[in-house]
Amino acid sequence: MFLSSIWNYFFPQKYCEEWRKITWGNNQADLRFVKNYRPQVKNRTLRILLHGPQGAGKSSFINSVQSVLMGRIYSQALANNYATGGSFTNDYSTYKERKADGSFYPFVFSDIMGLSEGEEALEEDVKLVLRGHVKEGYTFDPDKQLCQGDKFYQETPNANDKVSRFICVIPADKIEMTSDEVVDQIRRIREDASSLHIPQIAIITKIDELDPDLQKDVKKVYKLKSIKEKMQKFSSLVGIPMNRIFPVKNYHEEIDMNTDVDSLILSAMRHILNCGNDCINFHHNRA
Ligand SMILES: Nc1nc2c(ncn2[C@@H]2O[C@H](COP(=O)(O)OP(=O)(O)OP(=O)(O)O)[C@@H](O)[C@H]2O)c(=O)[nH]1
Ligand SMILES: [Mg+2]
Repeated sequence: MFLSSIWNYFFPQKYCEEWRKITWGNNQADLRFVKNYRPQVKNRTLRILLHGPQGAGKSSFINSVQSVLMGRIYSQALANNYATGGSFTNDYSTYKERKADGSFYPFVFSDIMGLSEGEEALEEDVKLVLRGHVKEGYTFDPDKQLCQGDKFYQETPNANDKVSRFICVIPADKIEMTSDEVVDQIRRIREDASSLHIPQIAIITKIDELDPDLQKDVKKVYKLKSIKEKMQKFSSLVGIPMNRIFPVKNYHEEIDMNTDVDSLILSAMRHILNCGNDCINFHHNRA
């Protein structure tokens, strides 16, 4: 025991016991759950809002979920090579997904501009988005927040305009590099979502960038200590509990699907849809 502690101190182990179990490869049950999901309130469409730093993989996550549902690579939300700088998504856009029978799934994704330093106006705009006050097509202006009276200001939002799930997207390889200012923005927006009783989940993207082993086999994700440490770090930074944090690898450059990559995306989606009353109560208590 003593010798093994010393050994581990000098030669830290990369892997640990698998600490979260998910079904790999055989995704029929999760796929059926997502495809057959019905909100508790009739005719309600869940609005799932993705927010987070610029280039975190928000648009790519929307494309990834759509790809899994369609069974082929699909990219409706425009994603960008972050190396070009700035946020690629600047508009408030909503993505609906059509089912095979022509009807729509009862959830939509809202994609917004990525957070970055010195953009307080954007933080205020995100709070308006949560309340359903921002109309489709609005172009975010980091220097000026949307005001009442503007043609893109929704005076009387209905239940479907309001955000029902609040998803924080953060890249695994940049958690420590996220500036204090952006972390504070995320925390403040999250607290605002809590005050509105909106359930929250975090998605950790780009796990393949963190460890090359995951480029070959994503099934190792819950055995890699580095991933667990990143999740714990993010949990303590913004206050989202570990059981609400899901690592994924997005489809962003692939031309073929991979059933294990699908398993992670579906696991996250299942929890996003399921994150109902328990989540509301949790955040209500914390707010
Ligand atoms: N390796 C890897 N790259 C990813 C992943 N997800 C997204 N990317 C890449 O990250 C870059 C940014 O992705 P986007 O989806 O445009 O990110 P975003 O959060 O929508 O960015 P903004 O709209 O600019 O705020 C693109 O070059 C993607 O190809 C992932 O899981 N792994
Ligand atoms: Mg984007």
